Amino acid sequence: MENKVLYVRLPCNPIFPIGVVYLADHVHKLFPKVEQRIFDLGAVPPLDYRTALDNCIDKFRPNLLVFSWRDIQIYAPVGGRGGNPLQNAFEFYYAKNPLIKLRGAVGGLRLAASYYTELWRNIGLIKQGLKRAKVYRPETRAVIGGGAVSVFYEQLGRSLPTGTIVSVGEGEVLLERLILGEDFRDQRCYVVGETSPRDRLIHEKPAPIEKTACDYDYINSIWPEFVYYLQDQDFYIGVQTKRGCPHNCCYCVYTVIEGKQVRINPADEVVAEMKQLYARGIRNFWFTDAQFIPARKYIDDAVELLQKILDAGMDDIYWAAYIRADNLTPQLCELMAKTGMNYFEIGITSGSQELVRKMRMGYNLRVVLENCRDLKAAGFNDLVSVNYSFNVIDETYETIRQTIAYHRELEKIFGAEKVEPAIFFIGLQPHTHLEDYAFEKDILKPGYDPMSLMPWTARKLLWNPEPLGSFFGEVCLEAWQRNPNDFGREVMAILEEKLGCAELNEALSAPIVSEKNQKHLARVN
Ligand code: B12
Ligand code: SF4
Repeated sequence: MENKVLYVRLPCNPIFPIGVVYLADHVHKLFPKVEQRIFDLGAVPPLDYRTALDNCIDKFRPNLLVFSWRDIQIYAPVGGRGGNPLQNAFEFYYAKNPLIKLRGAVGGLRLAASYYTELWRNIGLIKQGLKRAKVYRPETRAVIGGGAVSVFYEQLGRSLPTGTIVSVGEGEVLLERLILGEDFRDQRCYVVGETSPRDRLIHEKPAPIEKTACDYDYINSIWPEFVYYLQDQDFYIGVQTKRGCPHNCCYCVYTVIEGKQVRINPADEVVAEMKQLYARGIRNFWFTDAQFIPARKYIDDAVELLQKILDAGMDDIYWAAYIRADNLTPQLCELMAKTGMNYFEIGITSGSQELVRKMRMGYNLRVVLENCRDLKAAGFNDLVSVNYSFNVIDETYETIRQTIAYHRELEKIFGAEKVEPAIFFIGLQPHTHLEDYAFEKDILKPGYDPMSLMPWTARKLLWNPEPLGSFFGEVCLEAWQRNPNDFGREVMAILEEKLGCAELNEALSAPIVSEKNQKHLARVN
């Protein structure tokens, strides 16, 4: 019997399911005769998940079920699916007022309940789908992948049905092998109940495939609900322009999952893909790369792409991305402004050069400021989100003062109302340098469960160690009390009231520390 592939995007906030779209496109280009269907639970009301999945399987009768799971970790500083996770956790851990502590505990319980419910619900959907599909095609296999699976592949396997293939990173080649019925065990995956994940599986290099423009006529033909994403004018549709990131930031696992080798998608192909979306009325694009300009040597590629977007006549679009603002030139800044970049996120994490170096982030903060000035001069006048994560390693009152000085300088450049400090606390992820550091410092023990939301584990995974942990806890609680709608700015204001602001020059200079005295993070890759 013919292969029939059903892609099930597991429930998720309404973010465009670019992962399954690209996989289906890739498979179609290689095997045009294979029948495929995309089923997006992100566009189905929660009460209908189970029935809708059954109905879809009854109609389509697949023999390969491709489950895509995007996100699991929820420590965002903003209202999440079960409330404001960071606020609940902090109220529970740090509030002195017993009533607020109790509120935190109740909120935390609600949150933990919603977290575990989602986890078990998704696992239940995978089991249900597989069972249903086997009624029609007993040989049906399930394979799961996506952002969340790549991070938690070791833990997720424990709860899945025997025979499920658990995949890390890009899934294109794995699906090719499955469709051809070929051996796939050299791919970054393992089979539940049959093989265990290889040691350092996550560090294996992804396959160097060259991406071509996604064929959206085809995608529309296998995914009637596609139009759902075209209706909302404010929606940002994902387009990937490259894969991989050469950096080594201590808390990031994506440099490992996507690999350090940057693979650029040809600009003509990216533009051809955007043109199809443009023709369907899309004007907002999110370049979903881990970093849009990962290093200086990719500046030319970014210039080429943006110039080609203009040449194609798409001069009324808006776009957003994660931008390493140390890799800009005046020419690139001009093109960014001209092509409609109206939002970007810089993940500098700290405004202290000393800490940025200790976290292995490879940023030169002075260069970031110079480039931001160029961007402003080029006419960029929109929103910048600056991601700060306090207290990652070796934070002191002095480095906090430096971060404030840095942030105030960014405000001088863009205008205070345009620079949004996004205060994240790192959610510790497995296979990162930070995890290794936590082992070294005895904060975590090998064998801990990185997916646990039990208060004693979650307190360590939501990275905010003492001695400064309680201080930050109290500052954040005060900020939520004073102005919950402008949390980030309020945190900065309170920190400045309490500690003052350093000279900018102190923030920008990192004292040279001898190799011997430098407290560095152990290498894990
Ligand atoms: C861009 C991005 C965003 C953008 C998205 C913009 C947009 N309109 O698309 C923004 C900034 C909005 C965002 C927000 C968040 N994000 Co985000 N985001 C990313 C990022 C950088 C890229 C995702 C992407 O689209 N990649 C491109 C597509 C093509 O790749 P893909 O979907 O991963 O699919 C490929 C593979 O995964 C695989 N694959 C996918 N499905 C399947 C299935 C099978 C069976 C197989 C074999 C393979 C496979 O093949 C695909 C093609 O190669 C990733 C990190 C990363 N570098 O991937 C984080 C990431 C997905 N985000 C993450 C999170 C947590 C979030 C937030 C929840 C953060 C927060 N706390 O607020 C929010 C909320 C998202 C929501 N659902 O509401 C996590 C999810 C995992 C986790 N830790 O739980 C990631 C992985 C980052 C990380 N290291 O933790 N995000
Ligand atoms: S620059 Fe971004 S994607 Fe690259 S390693 Fe650092 S945090 Fe990860």
